[in-house]
Amino acid sequence: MSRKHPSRRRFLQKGAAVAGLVASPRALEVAGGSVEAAAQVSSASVVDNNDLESVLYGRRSRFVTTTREVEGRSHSQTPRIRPNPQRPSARTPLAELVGTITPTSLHFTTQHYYGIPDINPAEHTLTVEGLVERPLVFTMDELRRLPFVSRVHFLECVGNRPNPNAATVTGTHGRMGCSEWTGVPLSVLLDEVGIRNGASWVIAEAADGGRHTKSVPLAKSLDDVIVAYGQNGEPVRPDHGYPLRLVVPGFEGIYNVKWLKRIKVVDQPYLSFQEHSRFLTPNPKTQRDSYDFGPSSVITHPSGGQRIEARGTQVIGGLAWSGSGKVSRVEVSTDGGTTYQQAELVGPALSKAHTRFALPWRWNGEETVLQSRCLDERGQLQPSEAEYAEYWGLTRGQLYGTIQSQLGHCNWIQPWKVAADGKVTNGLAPTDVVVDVHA
Ligand SMILES: Nc1nc2c(c(=O)[nH]1)N[C@H]1C(S)=C(S)[C@@H](COP(=O)(O)O)O[C@H]1N2
Ligand SMILES: [Mo]
Repeated sequence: MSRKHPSRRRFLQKGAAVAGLVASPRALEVAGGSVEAAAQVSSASVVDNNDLESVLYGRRSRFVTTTREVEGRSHSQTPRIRPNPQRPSARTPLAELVGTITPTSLHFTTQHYYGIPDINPAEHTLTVEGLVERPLVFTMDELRRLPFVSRVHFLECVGNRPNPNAATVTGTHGRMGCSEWTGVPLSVLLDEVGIRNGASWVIAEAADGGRHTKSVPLAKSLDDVIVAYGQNGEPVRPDHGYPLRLVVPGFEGIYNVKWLKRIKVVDQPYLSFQEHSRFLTPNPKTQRDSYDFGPSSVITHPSGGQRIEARGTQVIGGLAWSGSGKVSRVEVSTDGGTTYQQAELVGPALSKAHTRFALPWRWNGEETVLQSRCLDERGQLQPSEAEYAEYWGLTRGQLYGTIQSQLGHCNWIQPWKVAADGKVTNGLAPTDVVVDVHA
């Protein structure tokens, strides 16, 4: 270990000495929020970790009980984008996760239409047609024989937004996850069919009840879009698009068409459900009017709903990401944004992927506000709420009273307030109305 990163033992001793307390492992674990849940289960019936079922398909410890968080009803004025009531959407429990890959079972999920189709891969095909030389229909077997890539990318719903009325980081940012996606680059398929002159867009259509359809610029389709059959080392699961989904790195989640059935090469965008014409004339000022999400980050521990049990040294940690490329730097403020310190990036900062950051911090028992901001490789810096509002000439009421997808990419800073008793709550000033749509 380098001098910059002292061993765990020295780290705890240092914290204890500074605070005059013994920083117990329990105190640190509570920051992860799992001890109480574990205590509840310990009396549950004993599961046999040696049974055949767990040998065939592994299961987690009965002491680990983290689940996705089911979404409530969406905003009443927008019934047409209300998540399917038969199968609610759900959020990723961000505060309980470590590392950067979201376990697929905990990856947020949403669908706007009639539930999740039950697709037999032996019967599923992908048609690639339109302005092409040779329209082709691919079976799943044929797709698996083509060149493939495996890339780590975040997937974020445009519904993610710092939210003064949300108690936890799952409430503010739980509509995102990060996976290793495996599949055929869309460029390979487009090469197979041969794009004709005049083509400029690709329309992707799903096999679900609502035929979810999205327009993707041809340049993006030839760049890094993946027709994915694998997620985190196994077939994409039914709620994430089995057997095939589009992965459009850095774009809003809604472009990542699940249960992908058809690709049509065309000469104009279709501007289908929830597609915005504002993207067609990008505003050079910022990412708000561009397809790519801008730079973002959020502290996941300590975060809303948690409690810091002991004074002394501990690690502030969280996630940073950008739809425009790699995270270059994350800065953390422990004084409500007056000063910032550079955090350590844990692990490689991959392009358009979640990047974990960490900063050791000594809490002296006083009230304060913690927040992070991300700088991406394009040189874009994550704005504060006030900076974002001022830049776009929006009132605070508009920031929270407008449906997220109509507002733009809501990447402003989410602060967390630490009280003198260690309780952590939302650091944004409360507001009467927050429109919250899982779009
Ligand atoms: N076919 C289809 N694809 C879809 C959707 C849908 O309703 N139907 N929802 C989109 C939205 S809004 C998001 S945020 C992502 C969510 O992907 P996930 O459920 O795998 O997390 O899928 C997108 N792809
Ligand atoms: Mo979404």
